[in-house]
Amino acid sequence: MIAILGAGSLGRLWAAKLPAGRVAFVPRPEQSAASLRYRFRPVQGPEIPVQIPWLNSHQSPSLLLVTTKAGDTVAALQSVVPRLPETTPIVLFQNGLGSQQDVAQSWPNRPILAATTTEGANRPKPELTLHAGQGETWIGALTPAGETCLNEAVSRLAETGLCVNATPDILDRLWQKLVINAGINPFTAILNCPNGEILNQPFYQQWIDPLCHEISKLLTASGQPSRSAATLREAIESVACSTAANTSSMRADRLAGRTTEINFINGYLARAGTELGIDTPVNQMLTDQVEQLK
Ligand code: KPL
Repeated sequence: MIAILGAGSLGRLWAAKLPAGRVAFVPRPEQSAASLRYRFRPVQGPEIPVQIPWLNSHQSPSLLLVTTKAGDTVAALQSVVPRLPETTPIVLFQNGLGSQQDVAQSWPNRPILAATTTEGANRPKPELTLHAGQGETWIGALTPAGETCLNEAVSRLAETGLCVNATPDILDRLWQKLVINAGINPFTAILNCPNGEILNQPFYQQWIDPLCHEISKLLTASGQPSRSAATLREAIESVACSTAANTSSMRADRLAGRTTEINFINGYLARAGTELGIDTPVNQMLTDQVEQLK
């Protein structure tokens, strides 16, 4: 049985794609219904009804996928991990950086893995989950025990038919995604516009180069492969163009009145700067501005 903690868009996408009867959601304390029902619209083909049971206290999952928001992850896991067998691999799907390291440090002897995905999923209505675009998922180990489970975890998730790969360096992949999110998400939230529209906005044009310079220095100082500010800007703008009509996850959080993940994106970069002795005024300014949004 594969358990999923976090029944948002991404959790519902994996639940709908995994073999029926072998997946369950971890119940929240207030949970009462026997199962979670929703409609699922794949990238191609007709919409289907999905019914996923809640994990019961006698079931011992062989894999746990964690699809909570970055800021909720450690607290959500604190009530779940003590009930899991020591050997159950835990795969973290959070955006940004910081929450993954917090989990690995909290349970260093457990098999902890992290994933980064470009699968697109959203919920235009609470009872409907859309698989909006096909992407790819990379998984890698964060703890020594995670190394031994990596290939098995990848095989289990590949049963969905989605493109799932193992990587020996998940941190590199997480940083690559962080760069994109740091250069798109706060601008879309502050300017309240789809991803592609940031490119023509004076606020974006004023700050993107100084932001990329900060990130370029942070990458090198963190031991990541060096990338020039110009290369980073190109990568950010290529994704902003290819996802031009999308509402970013940060803008969606803001519009729905949810806490954003800014502290795990530009906020993480600003904290890394403090630790590494690198000035990060643009990351800090973007973090402050997003935190002030209502
Ligand atoms: O990952 C994303 C997000 O919205 O969090 C991007 C790449 C910006 C796509 O919308």
